[in-house]
Formats: sequence, C-alpha cells, structure tokens
Amino acid sequence: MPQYLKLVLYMRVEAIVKLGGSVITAKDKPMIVNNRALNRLASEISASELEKIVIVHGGGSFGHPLALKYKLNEKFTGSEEQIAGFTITHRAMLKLNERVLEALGRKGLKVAPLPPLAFATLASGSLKSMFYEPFINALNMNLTPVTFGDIVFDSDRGFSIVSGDLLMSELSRKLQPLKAIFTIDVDGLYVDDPKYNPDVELITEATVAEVEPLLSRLRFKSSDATGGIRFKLEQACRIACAGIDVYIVNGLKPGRLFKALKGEKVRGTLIKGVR
Ligand code: ATP
Ligand code: IP8
Repeated sequence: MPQYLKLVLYMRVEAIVKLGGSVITAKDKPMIVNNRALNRLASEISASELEKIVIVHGGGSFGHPLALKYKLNEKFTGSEEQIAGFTITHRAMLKLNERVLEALGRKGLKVAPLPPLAFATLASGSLKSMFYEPFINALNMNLTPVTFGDIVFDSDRGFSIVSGDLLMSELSRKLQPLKAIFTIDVDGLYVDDPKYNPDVELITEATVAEVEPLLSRLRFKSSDATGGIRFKLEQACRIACAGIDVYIVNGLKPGRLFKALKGEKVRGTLIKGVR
C-alpha cells in the first residue's frame, strides 16, 4: 500500500475549524452567502500556513430553513414532501459547499470535499457509523478535507440532520487535532445571548466543569434545526474532554480566526482541554 494511503496520520492535525453558518451566510436571508466574510476567512486560513487542517462548515440560511420546512428533524413519514425535502436540502448544502470550496481554492488551498451523506449514518439522531478513511487519506496527501452539516440516513428515523458541530466533535475525537476552533457571529460564549442581553459578560477562559452548568440555561432560536449554541457547547465540551483546547471566536471580525489558528492572544472563549 502506498505510504499516503495508510490508515495512520503521518503528521498531527494542527487544527479543525468550523466556519459557522451564522458567519458565511446571511442567516436571516434564504440561500445568501456572506461573500465578504467567507473570502476573508479563506484568506486567514491560507495566511496561517498551517499544513494539516480540517474544515467543517455549517448550514446557515442554506440548511436550516429547508430542514425545518420539510420537517427533516422530525420522524420520517415517507411522504413525498419529506423525501423531496431530503434531496432539496442536501443539494442546497452542496451549493453552499461549492461556494466554500471556490473561496478556499481561490486562496490556494487544495481541498478534498467530503459530503456526510456518503460517509456517516445516524440512529435516532446520534452517530451510528462514520467512515474516516477519506479524511486520513486526504490529510496524508496534503489535501484539506472540507465537510459540512448535512442530511444523512438514520436507521430509526429515516433521515436526520447531522450538525457540523457534531462532526467537529466526532472528527476531533478521532483525529486528535491540536485545537478546535468554532467561528460564530458573536465574540464567543457569553452567560446569555448577547443579541438579547447586550450587557452580558464574555467568558474568556473556562474549564469544562465551569461551562457545563451553563448548558441548561442557554437560549436557542426556533429557526435553528440543530440545537444552536447549546448543542455547540455540548460538542465543545466533548472535544475538550478529549484533551483538545476549544476556541470560540467571532468569524465576522477580521483577524480573529487567524490569531486563533496561530496560537496568538485573541478575543474569544477558550475552553481548556482536560489533561
Ligand atoms: P450554523 O449552525 O448555521 O453553522 P453557527 O454555528 O454559526 O450556525 P449558531 O448555532 O447560530 O452558530 O450559534 C451562534 C448564535 O448563538 C449567535 O448568533 C448568538 O446570538 C447565539 N447565542 C445564544 N446564546 C448565546 C450565548 N450564551 N453565547 C454566545 N452566543 C449565543
Ligand atoms: O449548521 C446543519 O448544520 P449546522 C445542516 O452545522 C443542515 O448545525 C442541513 C441544517
């Protein structure tokens, strides 16, 4: 077997990054990409010159409104409408993915696009199986795997949505990157939603034990098909429990992702990996 196809990683993955749907799309305008933010994030990833990196992106206004419209996060009824919605939602995510791939490609990144529909299955919304080999092969060939929140088969429900946040935690636990970075449209994790409560305090650094009590108090929007900030924080805690530092930074603010990638001091939230 050629060296690069062996199922071990030759070099440590330096970072896994989620490009939040709240950053790369206009979340309140259906199927609109925030080109400015997306192109800048692509530049920041390229400028970081990290060689081994995995990119995950969210659904934003491409995935969530369709998943809700076609009730894809509810029980599979077998209706024509739900089946049509499955295809429509996946294709919308492929369209967003294409825009992400174009932006990364323009900045010189060599990418391997990996749609979850073809490598993951769920059971009652939880991960059942995931085929990691393409990620390892891509990384060993110096390609950047790019995956995304998607609609996938679920052995109990027919279909379920796999969130990019769940992929972040599953891939982190398997690939053991040095750090995991979530970009969102606010400065990090707050004790309450800063959009509703502008005086609220940013949590700059915390342990899993310190952020866990927050989970039940976090608000999330009904326009979100995958559990919003609460689910993200649960996945961030799972990653930190695997010993990996987790950063949550504002992807709409120039330079924040770059600094987090380079290990420079940055405004945001650090959840320290449990060692
Ligand atoms: P997507 O799921 O489309 O990829 P995303 O990963 O970019 O989206 P969201 O799931 O939309 O991010 O979560 C970010 C949002 O969570 C912010 O817009 C913010 O208003 C909201 N939010 C709610 N509570 C909090 C909190 N306590 N701290 C930070 N953000 C919060
Ligand atoms: O935005 C959701 O992924 P997320 C994907 O990462 C769909 O939660 C299809 C809604």
